[in-house]
Amino acid sequence: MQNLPRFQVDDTIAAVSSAVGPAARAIVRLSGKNAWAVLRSLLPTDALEEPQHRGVYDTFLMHVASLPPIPVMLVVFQGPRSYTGQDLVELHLPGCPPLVQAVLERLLTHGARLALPGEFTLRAFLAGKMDLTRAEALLAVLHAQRPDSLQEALGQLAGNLASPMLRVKEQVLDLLAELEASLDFPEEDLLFAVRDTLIEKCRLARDEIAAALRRIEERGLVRQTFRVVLTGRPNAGKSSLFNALCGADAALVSPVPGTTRDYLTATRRLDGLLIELVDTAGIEPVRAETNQNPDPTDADTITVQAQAFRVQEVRRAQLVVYCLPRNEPVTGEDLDAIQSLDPLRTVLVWTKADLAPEQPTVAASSDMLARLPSVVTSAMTGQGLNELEKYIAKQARACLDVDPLAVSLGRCQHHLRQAYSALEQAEALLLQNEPAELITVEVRTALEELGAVLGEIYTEDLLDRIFSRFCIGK
Ligand SMILES: Nc1nc2c(ncn2[C@@H]2O[C@H](COP(=O)(O)OP(=O)(O)OP(=O)(O)O)[C@@H](O)[C@H]2O)c(=O)[nH]1
Ligand SMILES: [Mg+2]
Repeated sequence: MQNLPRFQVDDTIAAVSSAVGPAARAIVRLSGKNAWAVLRSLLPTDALEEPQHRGVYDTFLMHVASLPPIPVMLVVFQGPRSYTGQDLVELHLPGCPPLVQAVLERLLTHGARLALPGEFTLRAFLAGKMDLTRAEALLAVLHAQRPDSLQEALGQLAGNLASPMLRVKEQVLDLLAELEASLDFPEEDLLFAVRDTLIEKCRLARDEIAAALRRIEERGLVRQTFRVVLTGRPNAGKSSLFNALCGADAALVSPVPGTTRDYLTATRRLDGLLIELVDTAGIEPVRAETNQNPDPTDADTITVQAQAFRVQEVRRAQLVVYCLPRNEPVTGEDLDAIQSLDPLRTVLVWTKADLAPEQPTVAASSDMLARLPSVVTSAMTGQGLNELEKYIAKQARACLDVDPLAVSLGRCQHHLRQAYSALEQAEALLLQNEPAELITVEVRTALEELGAVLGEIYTEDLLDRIFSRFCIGK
């Protein structure tokens, strides 16, 4: 565990904890057993003695890049009653970037080293200040882009995953204690006497785990799916591409434009990620008056609905695949439609490449097209499909990676499933009157898996992966 610098908890670490750039105040953090000694290198010789208590102290910083004394507020937390569990000092100073840099450099030349991303929180975790689900939730809080993501992350930070799992762990520990007692006194067949209670305990623990898994699935899986929506003119080859990508003849394909009327979805795995593919109706103009007098059997009404579905799906997409038949000129409608898309979430896919060895005729304003990523494909020959899948997987990874809560839930889900099946196995062995030794093995596995959820059991690699995604200074 002592190989990576991240795990050298005896080092005193320093970092700027506030955002980059000019601001009213900036915060520099310092944590470690020499925090106070390092800080003294910046203070006037007659400055306050080492604080005996946590508290807020006003003083001046001296020796900073030959500047006059700078007023600073020190917020002191003595270990172990601090975020990191170690002596921790926060320097609140004027948010002037060169000044902040000079202060940091001074600390670094006087015994501190620059903190790695997430290192303060890693120390909090290693000091037992928070379990792993809460550390991950903290990361998710910092990265939350929307109120609902923030709310979910705050829920996990408040322990809505850790608390029930701690409870289950207690139950399973109880179970293990009873099994071990029966191992200690084999002649008394204690196991026989408590078998029914143990079965009941297994079942209760499994129920709690199943409930947690259901909550994870409800919240997490939607987020872990990356939605890719195919759009383009009628007959552009969207449904053919959809079928080719999902490896089945799921969508109707025909030479008649306007074949697809509502929308179809299919889920597949790419590179271990769940991708939801959506095929939509071709872009068609909608007559305004149809809206006013809807008749469900009327073709225009169906078009209105099909277009409404399409608009809604394109809006919900995390990636839009705009299909352009390579054997036909790009039209003004294509350009208008492409113009209205978010260029960061759009890929152009030239379809029917087998029909058109020549470059497509591109309208005058093709600069816009040239700036977008593109792939040349043929659903008929399979050309370009691999490349397109790779592109989709890359985009999905980038998009899903920024949702740290989904990553955390995915990790917990794995361990909870393992714990669930170990308990299921233990229950089956109890029912079959198998000896306590065998049952104990399963119960221990369940305990280990629950421990892994909470981070009681971890590997250096796992922690490195989680904490390196924090920012420096957190
Ligand atoms: N040669 C060739 N024909 C293709 C290819 N992809 C699609 N087509 C043909 O193009 C026509 C339209 O294909 P669809 O996949 O139904 O097109 P669409 O975009 O879904 O059409 P709508 O649902 O009507 O908007 C069909 O006749 C397909 O067989 C391809 O890669 N090569
Ligand atoms: Mg179609």
